[in-house]
Amino acid sequence: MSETARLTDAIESQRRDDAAAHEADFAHIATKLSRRGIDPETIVARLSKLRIAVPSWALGAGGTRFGRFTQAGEPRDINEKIADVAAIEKLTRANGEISLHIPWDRTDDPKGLRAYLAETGIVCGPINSNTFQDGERPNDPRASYRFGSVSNVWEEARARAVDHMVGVIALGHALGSQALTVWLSDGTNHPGQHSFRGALDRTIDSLAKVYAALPEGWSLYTEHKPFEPAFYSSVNFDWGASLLIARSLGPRARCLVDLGHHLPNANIEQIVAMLVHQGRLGGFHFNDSKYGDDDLTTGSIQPYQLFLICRELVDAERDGAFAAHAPDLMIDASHNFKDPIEDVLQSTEAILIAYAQAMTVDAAKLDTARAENDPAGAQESLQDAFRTDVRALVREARRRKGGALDPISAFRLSGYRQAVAHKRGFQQATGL
Ligand code: RM4
Ligand code: MN
Ligand code: MN
Repeated sequence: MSETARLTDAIESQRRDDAAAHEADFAHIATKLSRRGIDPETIVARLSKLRIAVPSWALGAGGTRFGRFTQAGEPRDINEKIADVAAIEKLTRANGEISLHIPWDRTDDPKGLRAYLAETGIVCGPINSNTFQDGERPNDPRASYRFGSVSNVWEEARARAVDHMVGVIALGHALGSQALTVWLSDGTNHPGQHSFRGALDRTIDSLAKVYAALPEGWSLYTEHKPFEPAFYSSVNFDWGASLLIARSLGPRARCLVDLGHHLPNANIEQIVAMLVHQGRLGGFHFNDSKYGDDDLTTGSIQPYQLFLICRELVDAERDGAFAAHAPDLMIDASHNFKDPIEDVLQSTEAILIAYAQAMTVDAAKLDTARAENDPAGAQESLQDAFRTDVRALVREARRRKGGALDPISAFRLSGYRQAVAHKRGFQQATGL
């Protein structure tokens, strides 16, 4: 039996078994919301339109600098990664998009890859350049990224990074992508190692060349991160630097917020609101973190923060702030313990739940509380929504699109991982 047929069987048998329980749960929440003057159908309709891109590099097991443990059945090439995304999409109906990372997903046959994407129905989302890994360059040390890529004092390294990014845009264009995400590892470990202002100038100059290569309709996303791999300073270290770079480049440069790329206790929802205010919110890398760039499952550590971020999105949408550009929603995670597909399913579920909860906020009540300087009232409206169990709304949106009522258990029931492990064996996927 094919893997697709296995998934279909599992989804259908689960739908038969769980239909009555789900109907009761959905009726319950629908009545409850209607009583509060909130239309459940509006929420279900909005949820069915959300699309969350899967990162190609999270489909294999992640590693740390202390080791990496391969799991059976990791995808061996880009086609198998796309096949895994298609499996995820079949279950969730919210993940029909893959975010590629070059050169990890390099191909000599973009046409063939585009055809495979079309065959599986998966869209090529924002594409990532990689100027943080090098390979040996013994004959050309000045072109190495050792001392930085677009910010390097050596012209050869900067030119190489620019060429790489322009090449990634060309590949992305051939595959139907519409955005380049630039995360830079550029930075220093030692005070005085480089000039902060010089590095920023060189970064903006180099990225301006990349920006000039953007095709019609494309965006360039700048992704900030405070530290790692550089531990004294990073060139694009926070949302301020990111906004500054984006504004220096032009209107199609926007900022990408990776939830794990902030110093502890940063108010990420406020950062999101600032970027919305400036019309520069490009997109997200969803994950969760306790200490640093932990790349843990979205919503697993700080679900209230995720809810508050989604609340800003719902609010911005209501105010028409995304008319010109809606933020791209992506996951950026890494897992040493879990099955990567199960992790993506859980992250997706967490985002959908937080989004649905954000939509159940009584906006009129919140507006009144704010207008009356009533902080307790404002807190009540937010927490009332956060504590509402909206899972039946998420399930209903998925059910109507033909997805699984419960993606994780349908995935396990299907035996997908065992089937691909049999075919693929025990081989490490490309990626982190
Ligand atoms: C970085 C950053 C980027 C991702 C790489 C793999 O920390 O989050 O978005 O491309 O990791
Ligand atoms: Mn990221
Ligand atoms: Mn990261």
